[in-house]
Amino acid sequence: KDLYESPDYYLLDELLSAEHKLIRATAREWVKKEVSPIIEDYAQRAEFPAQLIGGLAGIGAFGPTIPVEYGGAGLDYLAYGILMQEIERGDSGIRSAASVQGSLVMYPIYAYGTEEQKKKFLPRLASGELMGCFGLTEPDHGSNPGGMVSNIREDGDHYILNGAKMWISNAPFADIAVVWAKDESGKIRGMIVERGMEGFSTPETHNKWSLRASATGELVFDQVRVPKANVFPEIRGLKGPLGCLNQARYGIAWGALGAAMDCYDTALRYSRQREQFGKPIGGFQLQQKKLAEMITEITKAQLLVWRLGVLKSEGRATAEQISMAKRNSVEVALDVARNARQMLGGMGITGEYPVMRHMMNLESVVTYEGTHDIHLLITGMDVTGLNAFK
Ligand code: TGC
Ligand code: FAD
Repeated sequence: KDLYESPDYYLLDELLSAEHKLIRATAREWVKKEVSPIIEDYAQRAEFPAQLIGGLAGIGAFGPTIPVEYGGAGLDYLAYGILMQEIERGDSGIRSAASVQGSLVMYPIYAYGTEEQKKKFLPRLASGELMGCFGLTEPDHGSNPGGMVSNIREDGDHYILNGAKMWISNAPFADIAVVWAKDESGKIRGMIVERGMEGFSTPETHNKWSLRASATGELVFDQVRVPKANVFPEIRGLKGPLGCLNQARYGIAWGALGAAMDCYDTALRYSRQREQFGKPIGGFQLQQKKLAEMITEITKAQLLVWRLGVLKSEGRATAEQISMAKRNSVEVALDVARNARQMLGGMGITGEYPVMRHMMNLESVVTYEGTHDIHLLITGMDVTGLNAFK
């Protein structure tokens, strides 16, 4: 892995600032030293490597765009994307932990929280002292979160929360959960639920073949008394949680390309070294077709996310543009991973190489944060003006 260089066929480095390149170099070095050597073992054992939390905070992965006064790194969206790309080159599960912490826990507290909530939670989340999770999906409401049945009812200076969330990344070890539930008038509200509140539990989800190095769990709320001071005061409706998803989906659009680049890099090296029929397999046209298509698709996707990053830093990126990029990057990454796995022959199914792990991880990435189908329908709705969901 020492020789890894991210593919840059169209000289995209020229579009990055010196600061972006420094952030990338630091993150890449950290991933190479701390993630790559241990990740296969943790994935095989289906365990989240909690010792990486401090390092993730150290490279600025928790809330990179959150202002410095709240403990964030105050970076632009290109920097955020580059960080997610480098982390996911290591493993999608580690990137997930960072996405959830930064985009789905810190962002809503920053965007919707009171000054007290921001001061109380953001600096400790940025440093990794506290870890968070985000509860939107329910057992019967995944793609259609607006149908959620988790609910709150007012009780003096508290709300009583009942319900359950499913498939929640970071849940088993999270100190706090940003949770979305309906109030008595049926409006979706957001709140911070803290570990230790009576009636709140986080059972772990086992037997995953994907994102094995990420901890996934349920959130169960049985008459949990949430102080009103923990509820976001103003935000109402689905636009609250969906606004957070815009942030996370943007990071995934970059992150999935990191996984794609690692698979491409691995397959390219292997194709030069592995000989069959008296020559390197990279010399056969069928293998060159796979590699040529991989680098073509990666390059097109890199251009897309770079432009999206510029628009997002300028505050001009639309949710629909983010959907297109998330969907495209994950599709590219899955195709690259599947082809790279075949190029490695039997070795491709082992943990000697990262490709099968990336491939299996990407089956979650193509499903969470809006499935492949949902993002296509968002684009369809945007270009036709006709809503296929209703
Ligand atoms: P719809 O009627 O279209 O919209 C309701 C309200 O929301 C607004 N809105 C948005 N606001 C901000 N950002 C967006 N992307 C938005 N999309 C819609 C909309 O303007 C409206 O506002 P208002 O003021 O009129 O009330 O809603 P719908 O019920 O028809 O649903 C639309 C749909 C299907 C696109 C949406 O529900 C959706 O995106 N579904 C997918 C669900 C999803 O992505 N879940 C992800 C869960 S979290 C997760 O997976 C974390 S993985 C973590 C990791 O490990 O990385
Ligand atoms: P469903 O919504 O039941 O979809 C099943 C199939 O039907 C899919 O192929 C879908 O595309 C299709 N479908 C649905 N609606 C339509 C339609 N209108 N038209 C056409 N096809 C349709 N959620 C959180 O809230 N927080 C988290 O931290 C989190 N982490 C996750 C981690 C992992 C590892 C996984 C796997 C999921 C995670 N999720 C999380 C949940 C994730 O967001 C949901 O799995 C996802 O939104 C899809 O919901 P579902 O699984 O219920 O599938």
